[in-house]
Amino acid sequence: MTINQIATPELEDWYRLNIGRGCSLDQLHDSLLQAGYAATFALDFLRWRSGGEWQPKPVQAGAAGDPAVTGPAGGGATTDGGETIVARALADHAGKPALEAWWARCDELAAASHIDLGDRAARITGRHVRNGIFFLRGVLSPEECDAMVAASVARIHDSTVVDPTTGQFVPDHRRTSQGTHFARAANPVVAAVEQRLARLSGLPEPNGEGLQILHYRVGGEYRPHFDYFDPATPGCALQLKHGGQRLLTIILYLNDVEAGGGTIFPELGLEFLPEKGAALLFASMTREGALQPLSLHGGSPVTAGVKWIATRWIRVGTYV
Ligand code: PD2
Ligand code: ZN
Repeated sequence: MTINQIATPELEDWYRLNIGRGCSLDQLHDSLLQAGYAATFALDFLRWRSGGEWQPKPVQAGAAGDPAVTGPAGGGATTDGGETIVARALADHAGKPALEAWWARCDELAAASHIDLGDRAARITGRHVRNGIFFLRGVLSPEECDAMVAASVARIHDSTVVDPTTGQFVPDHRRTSQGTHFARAANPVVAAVEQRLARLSGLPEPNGEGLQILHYRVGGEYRPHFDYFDPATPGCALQLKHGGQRLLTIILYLNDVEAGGGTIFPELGLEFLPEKGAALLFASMTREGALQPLSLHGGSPVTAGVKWIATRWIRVGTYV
């Protein structure tokens, strides 16, 4: 069993849900540890999320009457306490303007070879217009890429595996990735990049989730998945409360990968190779506002060197 120790949006949802239900930080801390998160990660995450200098109590005991933490926290699973999950028609969400804005932008990108991003110009070098997929060079400067990597190095959390002998969670070089995230406008480079991505996508900056940073070593991969929230899963209704469905993904490549590490779309037979400063945009929703099954995508294994990316997921509404 492995746990990817990244403060994912799903983990944030789990935090919000349980704090909203009256659980204490100590309870959440216990729950994270029980789910297998490293103590340092659990502490950092809860301090960051609660915005304070919180310290866990030395002895944890659920007081009578304390609400039980929903879980498990591991893997980002959430429950909504039995609330009925309704997969709403997406186009009737308040996000219809965003849907229209993105697909209008898509038509502009389809007809252009360069795009003015205000402080930079990027070159479109690949596209699959029907599915709203674009690859652009020069979205970030090399200096911006380096600054984002440098600001992440000290903060990435090692993924862990269970040591079959001791049962302890230990770092393992075979684990696929490590990661961290930036709060929105966390520093001047992040703020400038967020503004540029809003201009690139035609979508409001507040619709974007904080940038997620992933680092892969040789063998690291991200198996094919959807970035949209699957209405069939229990956590979906909760996730949709924070700005609705994910409409667009922007992957920023922060380094040149020696070999491997392409982003693949298995249903479309497409692969985009990492290139420092380049961006890959793809839509998780169709023009009509339905979920796009052809957006299935993954990160193929790095075969030499390392790979750094930043991912921006953009919702149909304001991300809260
Ligand atoms: O690293 C990638 O290429 C990759 C692949 C699939 C990243 C993501 N998904 C993601 O961040 O959602
Ligand atoms: Zn993805």
